[in-house]
Amino acid sequence: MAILSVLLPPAPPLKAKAKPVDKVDDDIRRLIDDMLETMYAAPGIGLAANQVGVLKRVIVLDIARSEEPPTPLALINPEVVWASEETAVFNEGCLSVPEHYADVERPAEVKVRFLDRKGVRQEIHAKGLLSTCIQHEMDHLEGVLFVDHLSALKRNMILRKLSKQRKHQAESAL
Ligand code: GNR
Ligand code: NI
Repeated sequence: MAILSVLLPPAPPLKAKAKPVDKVDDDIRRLIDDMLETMYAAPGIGLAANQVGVLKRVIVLDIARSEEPPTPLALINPEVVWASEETAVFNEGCLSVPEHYADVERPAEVKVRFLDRKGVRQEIHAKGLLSTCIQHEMDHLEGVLFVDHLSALKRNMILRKLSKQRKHQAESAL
């Protein structure tokens, strides 16, 4: 297992569309294990392959609270097969946009079809935080960040602050 580095804007994979996985093999399972380790280390509740520079349709998540037993999930080639009319607003964050949060409105519930780590087709009906997180991760596979759901004004404010923070960090590391 290995902890991978999480990309920040303007890294191109964050803007790219990931390609479907054609075979769920040991390489994919290793990627999943590394992504889970990276997510837990961050710590985060989800991670998409684009964020570690791999353009494959793989996401991992675990929304269990720290005091609860872990419930790692890996979704390969996820597809939304149904979304509720009802929407929900959630204050979202992202490991690729560290320390910035904003409200995003999305369908409240989704049914998602995917392949599990054994390559078996599965379906889940997600609500609440799980629904938000799955949709946030699936956006990453399309090259979309949560800030892309905000007004251009809010998005640019966050992205400018982020690049300033990074510049200061880079300077203080000298
Ligand atoms: O760790 C994360 N927390 C989070 C909080 C609210 C909505 C979405 C998320 S996902 C995020 C990890 C991440 O960046 N996944 O891509
Ligand atoms: Ni994210």
